[in-house]
Amino acid sequence: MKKTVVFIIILFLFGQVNAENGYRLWLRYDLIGNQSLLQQYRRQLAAVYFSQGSPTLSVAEKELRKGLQGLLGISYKNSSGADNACLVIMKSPNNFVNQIISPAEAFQLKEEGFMIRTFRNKGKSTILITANDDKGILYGVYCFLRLLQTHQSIQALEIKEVPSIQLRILDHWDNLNRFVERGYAGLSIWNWHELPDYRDKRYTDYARVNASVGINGTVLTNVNANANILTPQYLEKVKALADIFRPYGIKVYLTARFSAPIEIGGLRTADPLQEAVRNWWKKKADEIYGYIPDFGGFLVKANSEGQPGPQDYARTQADGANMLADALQPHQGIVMWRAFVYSPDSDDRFKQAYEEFHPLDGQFKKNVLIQVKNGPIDFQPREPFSPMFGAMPKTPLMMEFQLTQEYLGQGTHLVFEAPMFKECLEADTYEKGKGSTVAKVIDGSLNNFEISGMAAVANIGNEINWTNHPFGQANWYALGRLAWDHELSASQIAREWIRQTFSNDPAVVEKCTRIMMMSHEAVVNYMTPLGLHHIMNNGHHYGPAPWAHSLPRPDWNPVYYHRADTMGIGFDRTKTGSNALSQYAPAVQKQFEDIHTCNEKYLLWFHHVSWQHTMHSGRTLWDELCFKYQEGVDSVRSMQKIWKELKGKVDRERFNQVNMLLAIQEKEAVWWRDACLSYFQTFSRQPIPEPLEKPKHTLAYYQSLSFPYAPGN
Ligand code: GCV
Repeated sequence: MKKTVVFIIILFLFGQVNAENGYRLWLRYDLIGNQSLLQQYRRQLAAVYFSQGSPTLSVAEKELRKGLQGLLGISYKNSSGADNACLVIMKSPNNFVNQIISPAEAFQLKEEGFMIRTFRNKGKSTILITANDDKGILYGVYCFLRLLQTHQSIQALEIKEVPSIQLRILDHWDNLNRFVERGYAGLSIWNWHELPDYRDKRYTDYARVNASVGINGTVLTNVNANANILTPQYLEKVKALADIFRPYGIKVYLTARFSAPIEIGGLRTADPLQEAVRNWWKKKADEIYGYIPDFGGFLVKANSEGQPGPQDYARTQADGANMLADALQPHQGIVMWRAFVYSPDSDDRFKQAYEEFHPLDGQFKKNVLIQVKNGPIDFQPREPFSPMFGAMPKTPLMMEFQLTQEYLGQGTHLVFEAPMFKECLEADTYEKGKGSTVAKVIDGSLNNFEISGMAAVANIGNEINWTNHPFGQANWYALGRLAWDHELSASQIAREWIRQTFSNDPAVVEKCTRIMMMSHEAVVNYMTPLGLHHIMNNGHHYGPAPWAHSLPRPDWNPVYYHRADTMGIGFDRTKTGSNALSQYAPAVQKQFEDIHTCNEKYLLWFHHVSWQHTMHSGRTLWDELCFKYQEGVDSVRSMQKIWKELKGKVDRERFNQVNMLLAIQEKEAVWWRDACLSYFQTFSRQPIPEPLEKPKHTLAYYQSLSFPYAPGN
């Protein structure tokens, strides 16, 4: 009997060890299996000295303990002094630190930066982690743990890191009823009903993982805003979250509903030039700072998709932003004012942000950043960079990426977004001549701005693994890493993430990297190759519907974007069309304006191209389109094959999960290919070339599919 119980307990524990539900994300800290490395690390970290003194330093130490306990099985006691330790964590300036780094070096670390340096102390090799502030120490500790997690040598360290971007932010599109707009990983992690009294452990883990990649801000609420978040009842709840996040260096921001003075303030107007309205916001800001002294500020979507805004009172976007900026300024708060605007009046939605904001350049207060989506339309699988990035030299622009995969296969497709983010960051705006990359615009260096920011719409929900698709976690990770250092390459980020999230086994690292690095081009090809865009189903944006044309506004319908007819396909944005190209610098226009030299990745973004047009491959456009769709499907099949080779090398739970999700992705890639080609074929009137696969169903079948309950709408 006793033996059976022991056996069951062993089985249970064994099961636990092997269970990987993904909750720990990339902070897994499992005991290092490589014995010689483990012994080496243990020797090098035999005595630790962690200089204390603030809540941030104390969470940093807690994390270090947790990490060393898990990775090395070491439970260290703080050494009696820095002199006796092999790992010293201490802020600068300090007599001990001053012997190791010069004042000039310390100065270079600025705020939040850190240094990890190996030096000799009394004849023995010692590691110093130092920074000018507590947050720098926290980031240094996470960086050090990453070295151990990814099995790097810690013998001769010389690491100096300073974040490239100041505000590194997650935007949650979470509603107060816990429904997440475009969320595919369950409900909102903010349980507003139970807050402030119930403080879920998840909130702390959320803060830990964000801090581990340098994310230092979170906008808790949807940009389609609810004024109630600004009432005392909710501010109490926001305060509870802010208190949990603060030691991890994370500031809380809220979305401000422009009409809040009317809805919760009892005023008759929200006109930003009315004294009563301005005073209302000032008082509201004072009140918020009473709860949350380090409140970050507001994110605002105004006069876009039905949201209220200054234009309701014939005022400009600058009038609206500046009113809020004035209210926040005494508290050092900032306004992130979104440029995602479009009205049905323009001949091309592509042009509207520029048309509305370019004339306002230079009119915004110092604490306003304009938050611009990476592309001119809306988070498509591939977009050219938004022309706004080269057109606002007097205004700090911040990046808005989207992690949640609204247009990228939602919660079930494996798409590593870092290559897409890099494509945008590395694009040259030519604002000040060659080399004026988007990255330099948003990090403030091109135009010497003091504030800079990068945000991304979060893909997080209350699913056990946070993001539904285990690889969705990589996109969250990538946002943090790129906002910290936009020079990192996508594959570098992928490798780091895989090592921490799955395994350091070279086969796992190599194969997962291959999968991840091919995944973005794959989704582009099976959804929207050659510059097609916005041809997904209306409303929920799930699945293909290039035929859709029923929504009241033309620019909400796919037919508006692809413009297929018997002559050809694509949106003419050259001089003969909407001339949206003129919003770019001449050098950029030149890259795109000639149908023969335009990079074919973007071709149908800028040209209406004849079906017979000869592509660089020598095929006609129609044939090329067919081949590209097939290439997308083939890539997913390759991803499936590579993943299957990892059986037994990654834990069973996540192996099976990814396997099943890749099967869905393959099925849906085929669906995308077949639905789109069947439809476009009604215009091209040409056969799908051999030896490509042919659709199994009629166009009518694809058009008949309906998904009234697709998630995230
Ligand atoms: C929050 C797209 C999405 C909307 C989103 C909007 C925005 O249109 O479909 O759900 O609304 O972008 O970014 O404001």
